[in-house]
Amino acid sequence: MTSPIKIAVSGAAGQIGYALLFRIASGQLFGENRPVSLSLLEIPSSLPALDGVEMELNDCAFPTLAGVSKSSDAETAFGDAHVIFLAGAKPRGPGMERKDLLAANAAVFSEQGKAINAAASKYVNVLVVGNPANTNCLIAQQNAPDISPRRFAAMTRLDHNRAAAMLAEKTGAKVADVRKMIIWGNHSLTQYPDIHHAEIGGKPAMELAGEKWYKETMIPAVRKRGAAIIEARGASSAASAASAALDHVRDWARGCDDYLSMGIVSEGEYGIESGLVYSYPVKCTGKGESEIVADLPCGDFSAEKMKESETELREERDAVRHLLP
Ligand code: NAX
Repeated sequence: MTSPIKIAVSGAAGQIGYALLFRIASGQLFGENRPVSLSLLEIPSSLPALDGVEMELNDCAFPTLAGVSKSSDAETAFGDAHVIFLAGAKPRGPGMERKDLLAANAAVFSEQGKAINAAASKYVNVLVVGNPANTNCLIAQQNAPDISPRRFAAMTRLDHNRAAAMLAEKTGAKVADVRKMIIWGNHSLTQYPDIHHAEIGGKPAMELAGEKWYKETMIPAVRKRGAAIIEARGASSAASAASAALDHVRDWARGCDDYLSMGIVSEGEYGIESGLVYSYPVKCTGKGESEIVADLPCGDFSAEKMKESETELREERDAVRHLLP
């Protein structure tokens, strides 16, 4: 056994935290031979609930769990962390619009970005899950100038996984046979699930699924899947979100030969404004690095959808400009 990897999780007493922590602690992220220590961040009023989560973690007697610490101070929780999941966020309340949610969470992510800059490992990987994820990620990243921008990502892996699963179901294929799925843009209703490059068992997915189904059924279904789950379950997706977060960080850290979707800081790729956190197709070679898949041909249909999501991200960025250094 080598030295433990320190993994910090904000919002650790929340739904996603509860579905995520036990999987990390059991070795599903870094393998059975790599001990992990968990550093849990919560707001003060949720610390009693977090005590219960810690008790349960201990009761699992995971051989890979080297330790658990808890705090309501971001700098303490993120100190020397190698991986940080930012799932702590204020939920959308009744009648609250996306812009209200943005304002409520912007200050939190600004403060957490500063804490990451001050205290985390300079080689940390930060996954922002809390919504609005892309713009929260932008705020945190810009407040952490000493860390390489692409060590921050917003989670669109749940949308990616949802799209791959829908495609597999439609075509009767195994989900593992679906490759080169892409989610472009914002984790929101403007996201653009793109199957123009996707393959199923080596064959073009568009031919197998049909363009009509793709445009009229699949795109809206992926976009509205979160709402459908809330409608059915009476609560937002938690286990699938935690699973996607785990997939994202595992592939980021350990590499993957398929396309993955990640919201990362644009450097102008595919004509998207530099500096926005935009979901792109990426390849991960391991060690927390990611590289955008270059030069994919994008027709008029795709170009329009990609712009639509970029426009929304610009508007979100403009609404929080005062929090960007
Ligand atoms: P919960 O409300 O169950 O949990 C959130 C937790 O965050 C709470 O325990 C709360 O006390 C804590 N918290 C609030 N402010 C905090 C702060 N400043 N510092 C630390 N902790 C803080 O929500 P949950 O269902 O776990 O969802 C968490 C976030 O993920 C939400 O913003 C949600 O919208 C977002 N999601 C993002 C998804 C994605 O694909 N990117 C999908 C799932 C999910 O909707």
